[in-house]
Amino acid sequence: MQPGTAYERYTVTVDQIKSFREQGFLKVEQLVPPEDIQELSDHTMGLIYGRIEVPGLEPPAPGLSIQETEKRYLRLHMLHRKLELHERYLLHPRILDVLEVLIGPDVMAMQTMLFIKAPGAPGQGYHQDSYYIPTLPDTLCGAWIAIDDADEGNGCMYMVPGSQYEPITRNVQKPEDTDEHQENLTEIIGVDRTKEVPVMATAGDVVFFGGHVKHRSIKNRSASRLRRAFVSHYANARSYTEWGGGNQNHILARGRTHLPYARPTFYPDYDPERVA
Ligand SMILES: O=C(O)CCC(=O)C(=O)O
Repeated sequence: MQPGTAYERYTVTVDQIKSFREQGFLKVEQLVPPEDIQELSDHTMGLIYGRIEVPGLEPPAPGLSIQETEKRYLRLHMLHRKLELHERYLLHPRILDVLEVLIGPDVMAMQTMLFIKAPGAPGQGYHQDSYYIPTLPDTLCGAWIAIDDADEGNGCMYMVPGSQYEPITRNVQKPEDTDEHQENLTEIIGVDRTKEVPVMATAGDVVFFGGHVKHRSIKNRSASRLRRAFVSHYANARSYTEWGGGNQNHILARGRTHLPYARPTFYPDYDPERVA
């Protein structure tokens, strides 16, 4: 995607809105075009192999095997503040078209995470994203772009439909099964796994999920398939947050707000009210 690329505006259907409200999540198939996924994929490999330099990210040591190199970083956080490309995908117009309807019309872009789940890498235990990123009113929504096809073999996400109507639980612990889930993140105790569904995705699909939805991901048990995803978090731009230093640190991606906001680092002329 070249900066300023015009995209066909995505129209969310009434059925999609209903499904998002009922289930708490919505997969929009092929929302991000193949050439963009290719760009994200190439860029991710550039990061992993040290061809793209980012302060704070070590290039692989000489002689490291492919497996070891690709397993070095499971999750890279907030690189949109350092990398033009990550900021550009945080502000991807087709994703904002959907968010405008689901949580907007005013949309604040808050967080990015790049997941590089290599064979053997763990998933994340059950959690609700609003536990970590509180907003008032609570309008948090994740947008999970599949860079690779994700299935039960290489560690897709699982979600509990309808759990967005449950409160944020403080009933959490360190994961018991550290083989399946990342050790250093807490997980919710006692989620009824008979109610979960796998959320499989094809590269280019985007999964939108509300901040209360109970979800997890599992270990990549495949022999050689990466499971990469670019995940961003957004809220309605009229929600107040202290997370990440407050609203003034988060980008107004669409619409207007009476609250403070940041402008994009790499696109200072970005106009949140201009919709292609
Ligand atoms: O992609 C994954 O493995 C986990 C993603 C996730 O849980 C999240 O973004 O909140």
